[in-house]
Amino acid sequence: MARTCMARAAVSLLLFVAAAVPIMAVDYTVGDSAGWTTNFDYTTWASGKTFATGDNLVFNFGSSHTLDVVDSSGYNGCSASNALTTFSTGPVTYNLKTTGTHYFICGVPGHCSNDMKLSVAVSGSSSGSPPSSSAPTTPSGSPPSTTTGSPPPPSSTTTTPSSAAAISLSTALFGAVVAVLAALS
Ligand SMILES: [Cu+2]
Repeated sequence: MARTCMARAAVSLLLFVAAAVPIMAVDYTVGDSAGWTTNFDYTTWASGKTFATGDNLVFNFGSSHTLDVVDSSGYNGCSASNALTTFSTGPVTYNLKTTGTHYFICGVPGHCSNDMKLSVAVSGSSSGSPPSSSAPTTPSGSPPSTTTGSPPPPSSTTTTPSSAAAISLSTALFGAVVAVLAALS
């Protein structure tokens, strides 16, 4: 009886972990090759994309710009005076941790009013990721599963967030399975 309860708890844990870990986090390079700069239409850039919690926005910019995380009034009024967070130099990888609309502007005077502003609507990470055909590939550190030309390197010294998440997921699932087996034996 107690063992059955333990097994159920372990299975619940396993399901919880599997559901909680984002399966496919995506890195979006803001502005693509243009980066984070003035006179770029970030509204159009974001319009064709679906953002989910766990995804990252990668802002590429130099010291002539800033990245200010603001609220809707800061976004609409181009004011960074109440910025939640300010990054004074790039690149910045910003993790979209919460659902809702996230607002970003450049705090350098005149830049936000020259289109250097971005808002993205973030939805919860669904278990069934949309089969997006426009998902960008990660620039480096991606697993060599799809490349066939070059031999896969031995275990890399750098660990990408996605592979780190996969490792932690694997560890958690392994632990849960061990718990189930221990409970059933
Ligand atoms: Cu700027």
